[in-house]
Amino acid sequence: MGFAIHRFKRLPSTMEKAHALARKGAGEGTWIVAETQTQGRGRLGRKWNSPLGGLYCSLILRPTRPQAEIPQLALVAGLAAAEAIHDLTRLYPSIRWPNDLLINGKKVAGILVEAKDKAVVAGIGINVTTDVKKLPPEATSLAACGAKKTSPDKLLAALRKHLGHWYAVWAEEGFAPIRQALRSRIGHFGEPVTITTGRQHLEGAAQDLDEQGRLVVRLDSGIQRSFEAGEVTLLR
Ligand code: BT5
Repeated sequence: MGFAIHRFKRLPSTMEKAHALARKGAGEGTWIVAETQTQGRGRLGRKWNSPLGGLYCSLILRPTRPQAEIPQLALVAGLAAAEAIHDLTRLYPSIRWPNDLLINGKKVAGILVEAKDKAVVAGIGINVTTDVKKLPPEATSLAACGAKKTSPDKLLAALRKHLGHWYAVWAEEGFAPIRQALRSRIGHFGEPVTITTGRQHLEGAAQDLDEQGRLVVRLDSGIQRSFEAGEVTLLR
């Protein structure tokens, strides 16, 4: 996956650069990588701390699958990132649906998928050798978890391999094989969640991933329903 890699010492955000290149016609598989970001971002306007030692990258995709399936790409990228980390470090991150990777309960990586002007950009941030003092308290890095020999560059190479594989599987076969590979990595089944839909707040317990990648929740009322990422907050 990906023949073109655009590398930068510092960018505001690899997401912005990827969208700009996509607008100019950059092809599927183009990677944008920065050593640091000054305005790294998470979901919903949140900030992504991006000091030296992390991998900050965005991949331009031009999927032809139906629009409704695009959010699944966060899970495709999360699975690939978890496997890349495992390959290089033997650490085994769990996935906190829909877009966090955790080791020992702390966040080591995050995924951000944005669709604009017919291109989709998948952004991946991984704390590799990052000094944990420069991260939020609920975060960790691979080095802090014992993986001293790895580097952002090695992670990028492994990520390109795994994401290339799983993206091709998803493009051809859809979500079913991804779901199969992901389920054992999701560490929070059974845990409490709140759901916000419009003005309603509901509570329940996370149960499973459905065929579309939505979270299946058993509501406290006993009913089981699937919810999209924007609706659910995990409480732990
Ligand atoms: C995410 O958002 O987890 C998606 C992060 C995506 C970052 C990549 S880096 C390359 C590309 N370029 C960008 O500008 N972004 C993408 P979210 O679920 O909203 O989590 C954000 C929250 O994670 C923050 O509010 C903090 O609590 C926490 N956080 C911030 N920086 C962190 C870090 N480096 N490691 C772990 N947690 C962090």
